[in-house]
Order: sequence, then structure tokens, then C-alpha cells
Amino acid sequence: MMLQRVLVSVLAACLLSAGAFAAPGHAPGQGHGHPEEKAYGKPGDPKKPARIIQIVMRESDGKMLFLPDKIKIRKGEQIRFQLRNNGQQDHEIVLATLAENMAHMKEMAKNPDMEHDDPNAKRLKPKATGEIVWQFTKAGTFDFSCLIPGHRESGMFGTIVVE
Ligand SMILES: [Cu+2]
Repeated sequence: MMLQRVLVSVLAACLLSAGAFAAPGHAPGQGHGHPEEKAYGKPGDPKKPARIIQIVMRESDGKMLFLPDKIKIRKGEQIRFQLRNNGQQDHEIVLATLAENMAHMKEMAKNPDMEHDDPNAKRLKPKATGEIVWQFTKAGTFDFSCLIPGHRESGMFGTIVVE
């Protein structure tokens, strides 16, 4: 009984921190009238112009990394992240605040099979490509991480500075 309660709260915490959780009875994006905007911005509009930033995921000498791992963005800018997994393992990218990603990483450690299908995250198989379109509406310093257990600890994170 105790275990069940822990699992339920872990699941809820992960879904909440991942955002954009469509509960039964709620159309996607409808929520409770909350806008989808987060501290680090909001899902972009693929029909609108965007600056392209390419990010490669890979492993190297026992480390795992993103290239580049430091990105500067002007406030208000819409970015089309073109993602490529050049490694030999699955990788993901989750855009969020550092605090959110650190909390999320702990939940992922307890639920390693959890997968995300959120506008701020993308998981890629080896040699796969993908895309995230995101508009950074607020200044600040944000995080992007691979939250597959062990990956962030192996170096798979980066910083986005919006100014
Ligand atoms: Cu990874």
C-alpha cells in the first residue's frame, strides 16, 4: 500500500514537471485555462520563422554530451532546434529550468522507462533526427538535459542563456 502511494506520487510529480499532461477529459493544451507558457517560454509556431540551431547528441570516451552545450538566444526569439543522435544509444533532450530538470531527473531514476511526448522534449534512437520549435519569451538561464538515467551525470546537459 505504501509502495503504491509512492509510485503514484512519483508518477504525478514526473508528469507535472514534464508539463503538458493531458488528463482524461481535457483536450490537449486545454488544461484548466492555464496558458502553456513556462518560465523558459512556450511551444513555438512551426509556421512562423525561426532561427535554426543544430544540436548533436553523442557519446565520447565514456562521456555523453550535447554539441553545442552553450546557446545564446535573444528574448522573444523563436528557435527551431534540429536534433541528431549521432551516438549508439537512445538519447533525449528536455528543455526546462535547471530546478525542474534536476527534480525530473530524480523521478526518472525511479521510473527509467518513462518516455516523454511533450513540446519541450524529444527522445531519439541512434542515428535518428528530430525537431523542437520553441519560443523563448523570458530572459534567464535555462537547462537542457538528457534525463535518461545516468546520462546527465555523464555530462549530457547544456545551458541556454536568454537575454
Ligand atoms: Cu542521453
